[in-house]
Amino acid sequence: MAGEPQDDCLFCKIVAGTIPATIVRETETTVAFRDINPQAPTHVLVIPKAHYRDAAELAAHAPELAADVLRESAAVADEDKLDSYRTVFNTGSGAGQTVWHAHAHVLGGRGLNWPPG
Ligand code: D5M
Repeated sequence: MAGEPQDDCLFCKIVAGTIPATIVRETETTVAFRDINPQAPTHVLVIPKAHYRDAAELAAHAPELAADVLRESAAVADEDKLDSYRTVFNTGSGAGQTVWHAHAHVLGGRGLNWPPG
């Protein structure tokens, strides 16, 4: 069910501490950790602790939590002293989503092209 931890979810396991991650920030509702396959000098994932399969489900069921994720994304950029950065939510496999627990990618520390691939 939306919002409930899922036994087979990698990011729920990071929230539970049963899989290690390089955590850079944590709040009551969110965790931010370094991406295992960084695409930029700063590449941090910000996730809600509660399980929602993607950003659309998160926004529909828990808009205040979605706002927490955005606020923490800005805080990550601030901590890494990024004056420019990109916040990305891949939603659906066609857009490149591979982990089915909503997450924001925070990318920065190099020039970023537009449009993305
Ligand atoms: O992004 C999923 C991202 O999750 C992708 O950039 C790799 C990252 N990932 C996968 N496993 C881990 C672990 N264990 N730690 C940190 N980062 C991880 P998507 O938008 O779904 O393609």
